[in-house]
Amino acid sequence: MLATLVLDSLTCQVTDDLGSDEPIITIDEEEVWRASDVDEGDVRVIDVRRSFVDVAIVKLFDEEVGVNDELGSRVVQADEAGIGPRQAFFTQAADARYVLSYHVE
Ligand SMILES: [Ca+2]
Ligand SMILES: [Ca+2]
Repeated sequence: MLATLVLDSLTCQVTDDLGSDEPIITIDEEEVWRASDVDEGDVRVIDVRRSFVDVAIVKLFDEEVGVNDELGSRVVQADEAGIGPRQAFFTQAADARYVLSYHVE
């Protein structure tokens, strides 16, 4: 089933780093968005659209020198289409807490 994943916004509840984070979002291993100077309480508009078949894997990273920190992932299903706003909570890392708002068309 073909669907479109729309990433709406990313909310930082708790940063991964002691200071600001540099979040990166990938869909199926392809980088689709990044930001810098993200602090706790920030909400960043994303507005990225990608079509996919059946399943898309969204991952959130924090950029580091060398290997980026992986903050979590979400398996998005095509059958989420049409059910309205969705939220994915990224809490895989010890400290970081992010909420991704998205929907599927
Ligand atoms: Ca980090
Ligand atoms: Ca960082």
